Amino acid sequence: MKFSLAAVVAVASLASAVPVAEPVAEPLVKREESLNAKFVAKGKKYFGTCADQNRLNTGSNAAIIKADFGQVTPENSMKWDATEPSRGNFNFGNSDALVKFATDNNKLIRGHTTVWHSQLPGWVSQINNKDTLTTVMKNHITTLMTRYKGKVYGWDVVNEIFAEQGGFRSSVFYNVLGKDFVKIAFETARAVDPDAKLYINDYNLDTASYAKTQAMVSNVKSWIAAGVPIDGIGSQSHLNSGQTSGTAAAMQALCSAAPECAITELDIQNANNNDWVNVMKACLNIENCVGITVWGVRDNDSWRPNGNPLLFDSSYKPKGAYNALISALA
Ligand code: 9MR
Repeated sequence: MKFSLAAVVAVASLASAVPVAEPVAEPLVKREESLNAKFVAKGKKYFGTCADQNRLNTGSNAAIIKADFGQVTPENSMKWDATEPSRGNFNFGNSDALVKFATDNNKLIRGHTTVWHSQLPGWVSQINNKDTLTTVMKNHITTLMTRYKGKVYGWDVVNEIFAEQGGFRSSVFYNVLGKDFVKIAFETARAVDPDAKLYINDYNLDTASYAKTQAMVSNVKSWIAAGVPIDGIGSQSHLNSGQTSGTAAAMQALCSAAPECAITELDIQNANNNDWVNVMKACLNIENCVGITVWGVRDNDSWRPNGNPLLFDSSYKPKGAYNALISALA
């Protein structure tokens, strides 16, 4: 048999492009009872994390999520740029993989996110016609939510729609449709999957008196009073050490405005153990706070490269903060 040099080089470079799995840390730390199990024993629905295929296929992430967490949020795979990169052409490869992992392993899923100004393909942000944008938005919500109907605990139907000063953020959705886009999005979502909890999710809701927190509370109250089917408020909680003393009061305010609430993307830069305990207790002590999701497993995989903001270190070892949460749940 003869091979041309080009063919040999092509095969060799293909082989080197195949990702080599990182070694799994063995033995995994055996934790008698997981963070999720202990949190659930206190009446909550889940203690979760975000993930996607890239993480699940790397190191000890899958093993840790199976052992310690009860819920997953797709970090990126359900976003608009990933799922509908061009109009009407849907791509569910990565989101299907995450959903399969979750259902195979009995984890709840938070769907994230149907309507968001970021990670939004250019073809959507260029739309300037009301009817077109309404049709496109409804079709996106319907197609995405139909695919995972019955498998998702709750959806971030709209994400990050408020401005820091308390008004609405400028986005194609707000600029073209006005604040009606919120009502349209929630009504569409409810019609698709009536059993899923429908959430409005945002960040910098960490202080009760902050304008954006107050805008969330007052708008959600009036939407709900007007019949918009909102079930929950998500507070992302991307925090810094020291900020966590405000979390309890902020969550009290948010959770009083909707049937349920959750901490949806928690990470704390430069945290001490007490910061983590503060945030967990804020949810524990509020009856309708259903769960906490941390935004990643280990520090070096966080979207925030500095300040070691997660619960596991680079060797996938649970940090002092993890143990402090376990002790606080004893
Ligand atoms: O963690 C996500 C990161 O991998 C992406 O590059 C980034 C792009 O916008 O989005 C991150 O997740 C965001 C989440 O979807 C919404 N709230 C803020 C999160 C951190 O940026």
